[in-house]
Amino acid sequence: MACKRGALIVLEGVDKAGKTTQCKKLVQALQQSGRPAEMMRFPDRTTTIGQLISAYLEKKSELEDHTVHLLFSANRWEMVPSMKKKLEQGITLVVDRYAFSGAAFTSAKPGFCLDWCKKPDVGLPKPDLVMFLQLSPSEAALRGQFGEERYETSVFQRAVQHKFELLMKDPSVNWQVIDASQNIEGVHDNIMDHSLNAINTAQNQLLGELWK
Ligand code: Z5A
Repeated sequence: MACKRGALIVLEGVDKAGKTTQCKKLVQALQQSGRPAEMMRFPDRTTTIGQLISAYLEKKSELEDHTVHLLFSANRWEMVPSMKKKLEQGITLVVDRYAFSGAAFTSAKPGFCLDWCKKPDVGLPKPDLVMFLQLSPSEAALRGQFGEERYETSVFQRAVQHKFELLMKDPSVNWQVIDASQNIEGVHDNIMDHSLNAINTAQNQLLGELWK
């Protein structure tokens, strides 16, 4: 019998919502329960394209806004063959940011609309579950100062949050909003419940195409 496919699970959210912390905990918990799982993150700064993005985020280089948007998307597309292969092998992928960050961050810049920003990512593997870690700006501030990277200002992050809210109105995507203000274990328990449901459902479904 062919092996059942893994689920594509994405964590999104504003800065310091705990995405990386929760992705790591989820992968560890899935593996400990005997379910093959791996973590990925976007941008993936290890590739040639990812290094261009990383230099831009670290303000070591300047890139025209449309150009960097397309690079973020290309950085996802270059991973698609290996993502599909792993999913087919039954490995669940837990992904720290995806196309939703791409659309939300660029469309928060002046002169960009959400529709244009979504276009380059149309047809990517569609996540079986997208969890949005919700955290208010005041709660995020308690987790420390913003870093030095581009986009790490409260004004810009508020604009990004608004764009995420628009994206979450799309019923074609399985969005779940997670209260990220709970303690780390509380958030994890919530994420684990949603993930186990998504893994069970994905086993019997074909992998979809995003925004198609
Ligand atoms: N970007 C884009 O423009 N276009 C795209 O297509 C993509 C991304 C994919 C990449 O940043 C930047 O690129 C990002 C979006 C843009 N810009 N911004 N802003 P990144 O991925 O390298 O880094 P990040 O995503 O910005 O990380 P983050 O948001 O700062 O952190 P996080 O992953 O959400 O949180 P964390 O590292 O897990 O936790 C933050 C701190 O809070 C840490 O000290 C934890 O110990 C603490 N924490 C976590 N959970 C809790 C709870 N529950 N209680 C208390 N404290 C907690």
